[in-house]
Amino acid sequence: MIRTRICDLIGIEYPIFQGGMAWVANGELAGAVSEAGGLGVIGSGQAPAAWLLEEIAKVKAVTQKPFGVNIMLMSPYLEDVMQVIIEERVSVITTGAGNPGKYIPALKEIGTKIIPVVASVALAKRLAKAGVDAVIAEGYESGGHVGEVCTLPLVPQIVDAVDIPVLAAGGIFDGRGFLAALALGAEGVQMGTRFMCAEECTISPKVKQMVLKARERDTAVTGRSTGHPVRCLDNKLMREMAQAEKDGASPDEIEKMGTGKLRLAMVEGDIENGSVMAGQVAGAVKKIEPAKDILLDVIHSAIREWQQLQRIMNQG
Ligand code: TUI
Repeated sequence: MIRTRICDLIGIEYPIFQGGMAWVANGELAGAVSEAGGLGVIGSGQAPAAWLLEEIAKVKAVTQKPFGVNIMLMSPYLEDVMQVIIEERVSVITTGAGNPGKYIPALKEIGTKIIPVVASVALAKRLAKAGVDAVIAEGYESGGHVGEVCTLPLVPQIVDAVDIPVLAAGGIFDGRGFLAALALGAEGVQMGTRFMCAEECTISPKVKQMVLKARERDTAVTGRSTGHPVRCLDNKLMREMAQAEKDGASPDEIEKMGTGKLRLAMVEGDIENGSVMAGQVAGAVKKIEPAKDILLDVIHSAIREWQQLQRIMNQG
């Protein structure tokens, strides 16, 4: 049994969130993760509110357990999406790519738990003061939009800076990472990349195969000049963007090269010209399996590793 404040706060069995990945985490995936005892999270990305409403219905068709919605704070549909979240009384909101401060009062009023993804101690402290329920400390190893600090130094510094529960994200794919996160003071983890290869994940099979074939050095970060650096699997688009940045292209030009490319990869399956956002753990993901098996593998391997650690710690 593994139980933390996160389990009690949300009413879930395992303190494991599935990352709310845009164009990846739809109702099918989120429903499967929640039904299996974790927290499934729909990634609303830059999708319109009507899409979100359909995905929420898909989750509710397969589970009565709590689920979350991730809001991407740069979305043009943010206000409408927020309205759907409020009307549907979604249990948990995670946020990314910005500061959700101004939405906190309305969400608190309806009892929605607010758990922002942060990449710095400063934002974690500000949001804790503003009344969020927990934070997800996401390190540079993760896929998609990244901060500058790696998970190992980021998590304990945020744990020491706030009193609310902290989850760790970035670089976690099995029981060893889960246990390491707990050792750093986290009370749960969020995993994205491994869930891309869940059976219930409906992204293009070509993307899944690319993740399965990836090695640990196959991701790269581009887009620093735009202020929104993203980690993706290396491909033609990544090489072109890196070259354009080297050649001094303007932030606007770089931003344009990435527009629409996440959908192109994840939905259309164009893994050369699309943006295949994935974390450094892509190299460790070796099979396609049900979401439930992913959750159980993390928990069971954490328990095995814990017994092994206890033997080591008790020696001498
Ligand atoms: O948000 C993510 N990961 C994402 S969002 C996304 S969609 C996108 N596509 C192209 C460009 C940008 C986004 C794909 N992956 N993770 C959470 C996260 N949030 N990582 C970093 C941040 C972050 C960064 C700066 C949060 C806040 C922030 O500054 C806000 C402030 O006011 O300090």
